[in-house]
Amino acid sequence: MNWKDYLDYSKLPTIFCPGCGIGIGLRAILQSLSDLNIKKEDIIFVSGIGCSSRIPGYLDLDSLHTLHGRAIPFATGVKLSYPEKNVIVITGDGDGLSIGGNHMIHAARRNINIKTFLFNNMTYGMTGGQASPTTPLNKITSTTPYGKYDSNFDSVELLKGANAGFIARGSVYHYNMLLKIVKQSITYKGFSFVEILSPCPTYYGRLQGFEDPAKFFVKQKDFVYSLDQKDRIKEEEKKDKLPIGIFKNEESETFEEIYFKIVEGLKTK
Ligand SMILES: Cc1ncc(C[n+]2csc(CCOP(=O)(O)OP(=O)(O)O)c2C)c(N)n1
Repeated sequence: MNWKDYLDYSKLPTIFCPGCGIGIGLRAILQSLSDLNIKKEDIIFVSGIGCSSRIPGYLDLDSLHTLHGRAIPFATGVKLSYPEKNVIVITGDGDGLSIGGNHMIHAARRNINIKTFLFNNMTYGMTGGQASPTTPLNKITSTTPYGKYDSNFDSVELLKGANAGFIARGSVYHYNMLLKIVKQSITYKGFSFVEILSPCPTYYGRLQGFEDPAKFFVKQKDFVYSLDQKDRIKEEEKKDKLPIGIFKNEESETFEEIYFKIVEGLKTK
């Protein structure tokens, strides 16, 4: 199946601004599903609210566009109702780490077999560029005109603490690497978390002084370093940069495997 066959052409064009990275991340997800030969009827997308969360609306397959921050609870219900399906959550840094942060850590801890793709553009794109939990310190946003004064957190470190089995970060600027990461996360059995660094030129880039979306996009190249090179890069060069790659890939019994075993056991009593 071609990746384009997952798209609902009647819904195009998308709402994404010129220079937005969400389309590239979407392409990596659809290309992975296509390369893995996963049929449309075996996939269910679930999202919250935000620019990134609009993704399922452009797809010709079963999907739920739910409430802001609540994609994971809906996806948990979907997975327990249809355990054989590939349940894919699309979320943003606001949706998945702010209002939905609590759901994220508990889904990771439970190891429910959901694939989570978090588009991190470091801002609330849809609502006009408010500061999010991943907006770095001192950055100008629409809610922090004098610079962001409360610190950000690293989602990868958060997910490690929540004991997620598959944790990765990619960037839309590094497409081939992103594709590999996304594909591996889809074949992983259990809760997988992939952060996709993606620029928001309209509501974040402009406030950082980038008038040209292409220049802001290229900036992403300097903002990251590959995890494979971490020992070869000096500590001061890593400062203010984020590593990209696969941080953890360890399978264990999933929530639904344990749950259905208990249900089966009770039937024989
Ligand atoms: C309960 C609730 N609170 C707030 C909002 C307003 N709202 C819609 S999208 C959004 C932020 C989206 O940011 P993010 O998840 O980072 O997605 P992006 O648009 O940047 O892709 C907010 C605050 C809402 N829809 N519902």
